[in-house]
Amino acid sequence: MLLLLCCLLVFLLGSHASPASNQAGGVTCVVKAASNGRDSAKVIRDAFKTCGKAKSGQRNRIVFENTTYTIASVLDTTGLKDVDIELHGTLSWNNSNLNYWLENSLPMGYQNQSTAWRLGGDGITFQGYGSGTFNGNGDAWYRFINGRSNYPRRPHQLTITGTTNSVFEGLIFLQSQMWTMTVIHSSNVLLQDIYVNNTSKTGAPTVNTDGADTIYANNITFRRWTVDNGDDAISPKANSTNILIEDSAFYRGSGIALGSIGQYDDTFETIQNVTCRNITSHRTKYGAYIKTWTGVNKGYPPNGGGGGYGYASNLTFEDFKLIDVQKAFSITQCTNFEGNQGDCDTSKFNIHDVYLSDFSGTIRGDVVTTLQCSAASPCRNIQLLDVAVINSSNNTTPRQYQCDSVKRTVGFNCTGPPDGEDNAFKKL
Ligand SMILES: *[C@@H]1O[C@H](CO)[C@@H](O)[C@H](O)[C@H]1NC(C)=O
Ligand SMILES: *[C@@H]1O[C@H](CO)[C@@H](O)[C@H](O)[C@H]1NC(C)=O
Ligand SMILES: *[C@@H]1O[C@H](CO)[C@@H](O)[C@H](O)[C@H]1NC(C)=O
Ligand SMILES: *[C@@H]1O[C@H](CO)[C@@H](O)[C@H](O)[C@H]1NC(C)=O
Ligand SMILES: *[C@@H]1O[C@H](CO)[C@@H](O)[C@H](O)[C@H]1NC(C)=O
Ligand SMILES: *[C@@H]1O[C@H](CO)[C@@H](O)[C@H](O)[C@H]1NC(C)=O
Ligand SMILES: *[C@@H]1O[C@H](CO)[C@@H](O)[C@H](O)[C@H]1NC(C)=O
Ligand SMILES: *[C@@H]1O[C@H](CO)[C@@H](O)[C@H](O)[C@H]1NC(C)=O
Ligand SMILES: *[C@@H]1O[C@H](CO)[C@@H](O)[C@H](O)[C@H]1NC(C)=O
Ligand SMILES: *[C@@H]1O[C@H](CO)[C@@H](O)[C@H](O)[C@H]1NC(C)=O
Ligand SMILES: *[C@@H]1O[C@H](CO)[C@@H](O)[C@H](O)[C@H]1NC(C)=O
Ligand SMILES: CC(=O)N[C@H]1CO[C@H](CO)[C@@H](O)[C@@H]1O
Repeated sequence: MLLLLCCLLVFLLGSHASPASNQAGGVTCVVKAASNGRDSAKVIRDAFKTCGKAKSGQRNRIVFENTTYTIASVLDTTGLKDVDIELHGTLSWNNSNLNYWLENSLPMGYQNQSTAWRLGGDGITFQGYGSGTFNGNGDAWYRFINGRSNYPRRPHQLTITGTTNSVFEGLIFLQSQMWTMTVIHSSNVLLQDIYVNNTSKTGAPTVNTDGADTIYANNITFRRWTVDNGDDAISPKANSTNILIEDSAFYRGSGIALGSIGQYDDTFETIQNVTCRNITSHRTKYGAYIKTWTGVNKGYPPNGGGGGYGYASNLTFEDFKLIDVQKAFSITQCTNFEGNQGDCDTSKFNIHDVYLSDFSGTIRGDVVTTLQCSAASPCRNIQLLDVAVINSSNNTTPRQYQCDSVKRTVGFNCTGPPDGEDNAFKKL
């Protein structure tokens, strides 16, 4: 009773994050949007401060109502514990002041990249009910960037960091400012029923609008995703282990991308046990591809690097339906400081035990796959079974399986070398 009275008092005094007790024994904060499209970031921060950490044995709630919340400043809400976040409306980022974001976006922990929102903790659920929306209003960024790669301090939409035993579901992401989300320093995270559409309204190039990336992450599941963008759909990068991507559809970008990896000179990184299955690829560049930096270090991250080592192994890609994609699958070890070419035979990063099966549909040319592996560390044991693709322009069966430095193939024979450098930095 006393607690209730106190809460009522706080409410009457105008706090926008007044906690009320809930059924799970914890407290609930309903976030009241700032009026007239003013910045709601402060009330959001207050709600996470008040309700972000449940007491042991309880669960707290943070409720975004069915309305639009403008966000015009960075959010850093980490260290959460046992909290259910409900998004009934839209979070809409205001980019009228690009300089604010360039000066204040938060480090996301890799490649000198930065973000608009760092969120993390243990036992989080983030529920969007199929309509809760993150609108990054990214056109302002797409126009400003005008195709420049990894523009310094351009903010990612969301960074899920230091997160364990958590679920994100039923969410819509529109026009992310840059990468849509990164799952980093995290494990046991399920992300399902997620729709990402980073199409520009003005036709500006949408580079670096990845759907999701994983870095230093273990046991992450992506289920029932749709991504329509201008870059990698879902991209497990450095130290990504036990990753499952299934029942998903990707449109127009590059497809599923493992890497780029090996960017840090003399540094060990790995990708292990990735499974991608029941995937539909609509006019993407690849069904899936793997890319590593060369063995020659040039420039610094995000756009430069190279010289790293390690391996990617036990990678399974099965049941892919391809609709007018360029190639079913590709490996390139040519990632290079932007604009540079060559050194494709220098990477010390090894790729082995890759299992592809059941690829059907249409591709745009005669080349099913290009495996441009590094002579300094040849790929080994690449299996490709049950490929039934046809050429979308003339209905013939594509015949070419191009290889460089591949040891042991199963289910196919290499037909010749790559017909040119497959450089991951090449524009789509
Ligand atoms: C949100 O409100 C709109 C009308 O403004 C309604 O159509 C929609 O169903 C509501 N969504 C939810 C999740 O309640
Ligand atoms: C962003 O905020 C500015 C004021 O800071 C306002 O003029 C502008 O209309 C807002 N833009 C959007 C898209 O809400
Ligand atoms: C960030 O960039 C600087 C150069 O500006 C470079 O020295 C540093 O290694 C980079 N850090 C990371 C983590 O990539
Ligand atoms: C992997 O994460 C899921 C939650 O997405 C969890 O249920 C499962 O127990 C985890 N597996 C291991 C081996 O920890
Ligand atoms: C993405 O949005 C564009 C523009 O509204 C639309 O044309 C396209 O169909 C959408 N993609 C998907 C997969 O829904
Ligand atoms: C990446 O994984 C390797 C091997 O487990 C480990 O040695 C390295 O410290 C990890 N890197 C980071 C930054 O966690
Ligand atoms: C490999 O990842 C899958 C999820 O795709 C998981 O079920 C399996 O347990 C993992 N294997 C090992 C050895 O961790
Ligand atoms: C494959 O994924 C689609 C969604 O893209 C889903 O509708 C379908 O049920 C999945 N198939 C199986 C066998 O799980
Ligand atoms: C290799 O991948 C398969 C298929 O996803 C999985 O069942 C197995 O556990 C993985 N093994 C290791 C050692 O990760
Ligand atoms: C079909 O198109 C491919 C290129 O897309 C070409 O290499 C091949 O020769 C063509 N075949 C016929 C019979 O026209
Ligand atoms: C690969 O070539 C060998 C030797 O010519 C042949 O025996 C084998 O059947 C071929 N494999 C495939 C999958 O075409
Ligand atoms: C189909 C779809 O979700 N299209 C959306 C793409 O993004 C623009 C810009 O945010 C939205 O207006 C569309 O509704």
